[in-house]
This record gives sequence, structure tokens and C-alpha cells, in this order.
Amino acid sequence: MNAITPPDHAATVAALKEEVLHRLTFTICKDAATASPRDWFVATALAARDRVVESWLASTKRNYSEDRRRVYYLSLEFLIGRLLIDTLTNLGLTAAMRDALAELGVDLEKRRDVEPDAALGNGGLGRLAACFMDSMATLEIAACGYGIRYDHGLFRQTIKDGWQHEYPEDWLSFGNPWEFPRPEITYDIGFGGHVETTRLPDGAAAHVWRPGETIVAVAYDTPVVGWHGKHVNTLRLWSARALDPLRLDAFNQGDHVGALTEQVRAEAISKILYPSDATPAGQELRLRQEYFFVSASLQDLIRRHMKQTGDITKLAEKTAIQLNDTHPAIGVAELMRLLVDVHGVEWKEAWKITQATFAYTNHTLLPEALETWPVWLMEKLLPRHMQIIYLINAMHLDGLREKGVADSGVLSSVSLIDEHNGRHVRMGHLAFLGSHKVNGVSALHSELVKETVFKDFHRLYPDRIVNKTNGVTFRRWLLEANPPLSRLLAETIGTSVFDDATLLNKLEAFADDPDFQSRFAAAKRENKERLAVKIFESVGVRVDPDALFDAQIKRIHEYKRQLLNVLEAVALYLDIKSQPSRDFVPRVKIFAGKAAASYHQAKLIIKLANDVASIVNADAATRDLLKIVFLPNYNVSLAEVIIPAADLSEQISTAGMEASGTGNMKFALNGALTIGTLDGANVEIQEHVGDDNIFIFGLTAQQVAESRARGIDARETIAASPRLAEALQAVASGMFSPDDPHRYAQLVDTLTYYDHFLITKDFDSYCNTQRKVDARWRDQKAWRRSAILNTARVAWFSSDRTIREYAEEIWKVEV
Ligand code: HBZ
Repeated sequence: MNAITPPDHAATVAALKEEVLHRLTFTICKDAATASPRDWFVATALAARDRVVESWLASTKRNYSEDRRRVYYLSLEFLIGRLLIDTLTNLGLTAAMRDALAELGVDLEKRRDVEPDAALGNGGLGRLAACFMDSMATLEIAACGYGIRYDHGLFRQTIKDGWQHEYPEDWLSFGNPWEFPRPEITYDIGFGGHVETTRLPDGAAAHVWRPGETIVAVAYDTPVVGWHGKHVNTLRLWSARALDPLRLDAFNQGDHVGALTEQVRAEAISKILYPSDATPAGQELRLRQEYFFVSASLQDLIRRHMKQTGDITKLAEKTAIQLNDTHPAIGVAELMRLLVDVHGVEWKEAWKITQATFAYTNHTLLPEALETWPVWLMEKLLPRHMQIIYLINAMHLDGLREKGVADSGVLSSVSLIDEHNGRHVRMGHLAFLGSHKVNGVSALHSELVKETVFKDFHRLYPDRIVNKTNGVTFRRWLLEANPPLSRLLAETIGTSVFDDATLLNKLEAFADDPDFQSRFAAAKRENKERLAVKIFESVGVRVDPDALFDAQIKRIHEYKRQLLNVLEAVALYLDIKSQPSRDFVPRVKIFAGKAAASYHQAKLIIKLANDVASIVNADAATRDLLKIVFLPNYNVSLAEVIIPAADLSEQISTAGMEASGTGNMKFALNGALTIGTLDGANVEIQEHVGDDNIFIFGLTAQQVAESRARGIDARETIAASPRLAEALQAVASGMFSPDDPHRYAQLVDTLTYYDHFLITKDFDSYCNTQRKVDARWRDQKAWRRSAILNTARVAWFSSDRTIREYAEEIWKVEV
């Protein structure tokens, strides 16, 4: 039973039963006796979707009739996950649907697993976009998300002999019950060709871009349901089609394959998600993807605006466009082109409109992740945009010179063109200049944005950079993912906490209440049992739900330091073996995450985690005190099972490198204690939950910078730490890789001589802090108190709060 059940339950159950059966019969053409699990899932999803449609139409109508200012969220990634339970929860229909299906002899829990995850994203950036869509609908903002309808989302990961293998993901193979194809909503997207310049009678130049190639963008709409189903927004994803389905002339001449090449080339654009995270893909196809979805989205929103107002110069009054990282930054040049070349707006006014319309969110400081495109490629693919970028750059640099900026170093650092090692267009600079606000995603990150990547820009435009600390939707990450805790909250502090997360603070009063503590622990225990089953099914390892469940789940990246966690596990294992009589706290270390296919070091870390797991899990000497599991194919649905079951949340990135993190917030909300560095949003989580309820260790961002400046040769550090030296020696010696004893020689060498991520520097501090975690765990009363206080104090990390801040300070829309 869901925490929220509507009063007219019996009537709703009867109606839903009819609606599901109707869909099963008339859409799927099956009867209850022959329907497969997938048929039941689709019928259920369609019945739920039917319940959304009226509110969706009403919301769309209201947006028009009230002439509301609109928000457009442009993102190359939307990491949505499943939608069945999410939709039912937002509609308040989960319990009724469960009962309706039960009367039909169908188990909702089993059917939900049939739904594939919509994995149209890599990690945090894409998942944030999905949380934001949820909050914008809940806050009844007239918003629309724009992105690409990839045929294939993030790759499926399997682990064979400890190594990651990637397979194509195929979420659309059985159709997608949530989407509405809109074959009538299409836009032409040009590439290549040349620019014609003509003189107008008044002497001004007019530019017409004559693309050499045209591709069609077709819209697919998915409803995004807000809380209580009151407001429904649209996620509009674009699919690429060729102008002509095939070349008949070639076909008629017998060239059956050649007749299809244009179609294949066109459709490649929306074929697959680039699987790199926090590093730019850098290929031509990626630029084509970026321009494709940006151009379609801008044409679409301008069409809507013109229908509503008939006045292009009012665009900024009625529209806010958020750029999710630099991936849609070409939109700055595209909007200028549409305003100037197509709608005849004068250049200066067009620039004002552009700046007033766009805002840009930065998600990473990693220098290698900042997108740049070779000028030659831009000239080839988007010749008119390259001209516009040069014009923006000239206007920008002339303006600075007029203001007295003469330093050639500063001018070259803020130029849109990077003249070093081949000329490149800097997309971050373009996004910055074309926006009225630029934001980082946590307090620390926003400060670092000012001090590092946009240092010179910040000096020139000191009011532009602001902070918007990330948040997560509590509907998905508490109410849907954690039914036992949600029920307990509803019983203890009332269901209004699901309308207003700040009411979570009422839990503070129960933090020391023995009865509440044991009920809180029982909810956790239920989730841990569910995860234990999942672990056994997935990797065949039996884990004890009474052990401390310690989870690090996120993309595999050196800066996130899964390696630090693995090395600590090695040290702990060696301790258990050498001191068998010591009183260790039983732990299960849970890892999950994908590495980019081309990221060799990350893939080697996955292999190491699996190698260590094999040896440790098979060793009778560890007496079940330590189990290590690497769960394959991490995705949103797996996170929904792991997070509610975790006791300890690992947020251990090198300080200054994780922009925010959002998993950290989900874990704390579900009553896990964090062990973490002072990085990203961990800093703010500490401020909210209190120093006693979080385990902070390691160098600060500033100490990291100083330490790197002194050098990253770690030999002295290793020599000073016998535990670290021993753990590294064990790994280097092949203790965990007897089949290939040298497998990790290079990895240990890198740590020894070139420890860029400062794993060795933070190792002792991390291990010592883990022992403090153990000490707290032994005192279950104290642990439970801290866990409850985490849940009670993290309301601020709701994406509703984040979206309210964007609405008020950046988008200027009322909430
Ligand atoms: O964005 C993440 C940050 O690493 C994480 O700290 C933050 O919480 C989250 C949401 O703000 N960044 C990403 O997921 N991805 C990228 O930054 C990225 C950059 C370039 C790409 C692809 C992804 O080409």
C-alpha cells in the first residue's frame, strides 16, 4: 500500500480494472488469458497515461490562455528511468492500481520490472534534468524539456571475468507506451553548404544560408506529471529522419544499398547517446546532434511564441531558455541567426534578446571536459554560425577594449576562439557571453567556477555567475523508492510531508525515541533484505542484512576515487587476516557504475574491484566480516533499490573535482550516513545534517591545489603509511590477480609517481574515518539517531527548492 491512498479507493480500483482491460483488449488485442507480462505492463501504462491526458491538455491550454512566461530546458541528456510507478505515484493511484491488477491476477511489483529504463543520459547531468522536469511540473511552471529521442540509450554493462563489456541498449524494441509521436511537428535542420550575402536597398547586408544537406527533426512528446497530477508538462524529444525515405533513382538502377545511404546518414543523428561522461565526445556526429536538437527546439519555441504574440522582439519577455552545460551552447549562434537572418531583427537588438533569454549551467571544472570545436569543422558544418560567432567575438572584444581592457593575455583568454594548438571555438565562452546568468551547481563549485574556468570573465562581468545548488525529487527518491520509510513517515508526521518536504524536520523530535528508532531501523532492514535478494540474483553472493551496507554507486571515474575505496577494502582484508581475534564490524561494500568504453583506467578499476571481491568473498578467514560486490549495469532502477538499503554513502571525490553530486543527497534522504570529502554539495550537506551526523575526511579543495603545486610524487606519503604500503604491495604483487600477477603494476606505479587524484594523501585519513564509522555502528542507538537526523535535515536538497531558486532568480517566473 502506498503512503497516500485516495478516499474513493474501491471505486477507483473498479474503474482502473476496466481501463486496463479496455487497453488490453483494444490497443494490444489480447485477452487476460493470453496476455504476456509485457502486455500487462503496456496495458497498465496506457491506462495510467490515459489518466494524465486530460490534465495535460488542460495545462497546455492554461499556459496559452494565461499567456505565461515559458521555461525551456535544453539538455542532450534526460536520465529518466522507469515511469510506471512514477506516474501512478504522482497521480495518487499506486495502491488502487495494485489492487485493480491483483483482482485481475496480476502482480504490479512483477510487472514494473518489465519496463525498460529510459536511459537517455550518462549520469548526474542527465538525472538532474529528469529531477528538474519533475519539479517544474510540480511547481506548475509552464516548462518544456527538449532533447534527443535516442534509439539506443546508455549501453548495457555486463561483467565477464571481472571486466566490463558494453552492449547496445534497446529500450524502444517493444515500443514506448509513454510517448506520443507527432509526425506533423517537423523542422528542417540544415548542415554544410554556403552563405549568400546580398545588399539590401538601404545598403545593409543580408545573409542567407544555403545548407548543402537537410535533415528532418520529428517531435515525440512524453507527459511529465507533477505532484497530484495537477499540472503536466511536456518532454519533447527529437528524432532524425531523412528528407526522402530513399533515393528512388539509385534504387531503380539496382543500387539497393546506396539508395538508403542518405537515410542512414540522417538517422545516425538520433541513433545513439554518446556514452562519455564529464569528457567531451569531440566527434563530428556529436556536433551534428547538438545542432540538430537545438535548432529544432529553437524553431519550435519561436513558432509557439509567434503564434502567441506575433512579435519576435518580445521573445525574452515571454521565454527563458536554460542550457544544460555547453552541449546546447550552439543555440546562442542559432538564435542570433534566426532573429537576424530569418526574422529581420537588427543585430544589437537580437543580441539583447539572446542574452536576456539564455542562461547556462556549468556542471564540471575538469579542463578536459570543456567543449571546443575546431574552427574548420564549424566552417564545414555550420558556416553561417561560424560567421556569427566571429561577429559576436568582435563585438565582445571591441567592447572590452573600449572599456579599457588592454591586456592581451586577458583578451586572448576571453576570446571565443582558442588560438593555441589549432583554432577552436570555446563553447563555454559562447554560453557565458550569450547568457544573462551562469550558474554552478553547489556553493563550492560556483566559487571555483569564479576562480578557475571563468576567472577572467568573472572579473569582467562580476554579477553574472550565481550558485544554484542541485536537488533531487523526493517523489522518486523517497516516496517511490522507499515504501517502508514513506509509510513510517506518513504514520509519524503525516502525509503532508509529501507536499512540503520541509516538514521532514518534524522527525527531529523522534531522533532519540526508542520506538521510532526501532521502526526506522525495521524499514531499513526491509530494504536491505530486498537488496540482499537482488545481490544474490545478480552476482550470486550471499550477504547478511545485519552487516553495515556501504555503497559507492556512480560513474566510474578516477576523480570519484573508487580506487581509494577498493584500497581501503584491501587494507581491511589484510587486517582481518592478520588480527583474527579483533572485533570487526561486518561490512558489505557495494559498488556499481559504468565506465566510458574508451576509459581504460576506469575499466581497470572495475576489474580490480571484481578481482578483490573474488579473493575476499572466497576466503574463509574473513568469516563474513567483509563482502565486496560489484553490481553490473548500474541504472536508475538499480539505484532505487540500493539507495534505500544503504547505511553508508561513499562520496569520496578529490576535493574540488565533483561539481555537486546528487547521489549524496538521495542517500542522506534515505537515512544513510555519508563518509565524504569537503567536495561539491557534501559541504552543504554537512552544514544541514550537522558535523556529528556525517564523516568528513581528507584534504580540502585548497589543500588539494597546494598539494598538487608541491608535486604529486607519492613515494614519501606511501613510505610514511605502512597500511597503504602494504595494501599497494598486495595489489602490485598479484595477490588479487594470480592469473596475471602484473595486471596492476602500472596502476600502482601511477599512484606512486603520479597521484593526480591524491588517493595516497587521503588514504590514512579515510581509513581512520572508516574506523570512526565502525565505532558509531557499534552504538546502534547513536547510529540510528544520526540516520534519522539525516532524513530530518535534508529537505533543503529537494529539487523543488532548487527549481524555485532558478524560477525566481534566473527565469523570472512566478511559482
Ligand atoms: O553533473 C555531473 C557532475 O559530475 C556532478 O557533480 C553533478 O552533480 C551533476 C549534476 O550537476 N556532470 C555530469 O554528469 N556530466 C558532465 O559534466 C558531462 C560533461 C561533458 C560531457 C558529458 C557530461 O560531454
